[in-house]
Amino acid sequence: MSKGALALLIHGGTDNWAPERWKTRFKSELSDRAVVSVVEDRFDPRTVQYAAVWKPGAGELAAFPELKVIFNLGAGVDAVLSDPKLPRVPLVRVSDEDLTSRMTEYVVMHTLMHHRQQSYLDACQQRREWAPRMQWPAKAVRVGILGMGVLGQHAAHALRALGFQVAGWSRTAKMVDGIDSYAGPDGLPAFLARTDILICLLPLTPQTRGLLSRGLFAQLARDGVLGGPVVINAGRGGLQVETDILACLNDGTLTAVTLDVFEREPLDADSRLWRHPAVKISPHNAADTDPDAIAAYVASQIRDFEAGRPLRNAVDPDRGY
Ligand code: NDP
Ligand code: OXD
Repeated sequence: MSKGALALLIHGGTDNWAPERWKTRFKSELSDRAVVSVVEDRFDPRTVQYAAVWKPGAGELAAFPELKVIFNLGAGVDAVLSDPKLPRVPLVRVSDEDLTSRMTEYVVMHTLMHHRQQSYLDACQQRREWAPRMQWPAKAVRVGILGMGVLGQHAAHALRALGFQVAGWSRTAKMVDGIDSYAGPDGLPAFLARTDILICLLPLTPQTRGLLSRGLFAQLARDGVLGGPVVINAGRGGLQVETDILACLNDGTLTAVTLDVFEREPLDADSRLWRHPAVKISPHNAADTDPDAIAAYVASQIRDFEAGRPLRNAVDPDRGY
């Protein structure tokens, strides 16, 4: 009997999401079965038992009556869970070393950039101006990480190793050596009050949507050595209220922000965020998903599943992550 096919629901968009590249990788990892792409191939939907998806269309997955597992090709599953016709089968997300290390690179780079006053130094260079400012050590700066899951904890360790005072906030309390833990809505005010650089690595759920707003920014520490709070969001754009970010930068509630994710992606060409001098922008590539690493990860999960072993990194649909 032939093995269940894997359907790729990838619609392209950027280089990294070119459907052909993913198909080639999956075919070499899963040579024992059919690998089909919804944008390139004609096939019988009843043969499909597995789907590998990135931002599938609403109702798209409901077309496969024999579907057994959905593999989301990224860590965040908000786009999949928003489908009202989502089949009731296990949903697995990406959690692997490659993606995690990339996110830590991004977080460390932007934390250091704000801490080391790199925007100020760039401006000095433009003016050919030799004007060093007081540079505090990392240990004088309090970093707070919203979301102490796989990505948050990895970044926390790297920042701690650089000397920053690191704390994390999550739904449930954590015991992580050298990192202060705050949990739940009751723990949020004290966490914010001790934070100079706020890093958001939360999933987008009904509970977290719009969290990064004026009410939260106003609670960040104002007595730190950086002269005012900094926010870095690489979680999801739906976590942030962009009009509040701009207004808070303009009235001094925030000093600077780094944004990798946006309420609407790609970010509109006429968004004021592009040209604001205190905003650093990256195009949702803080932690790219590498087809080589992820195809191998999905193939090994399919083999485990067919051998009766449990799926790893399955999402809890009720929790939303
Ligand atoms: P995890 O599921 O491992 O961690 C999520 C963390 O968020 C957990 O610590 C969880 O708490 C916490 N959390 C969830 N809901 C709440 C809440 N209501 N209140 C407080 N804490 C909450 O996810 P990852 O670390 O792997 O990824 C996090 C997110 O990063 C992804 O969902 C995705 O949106 C984003 N991402 C962005 C990328 C990019 O390139 N910009 C790349 C990859 C991911 P608890 O531990 O108690 O459950
Ligand atoms: C992810 C992402 O969730 O790329 O992996 O944002």
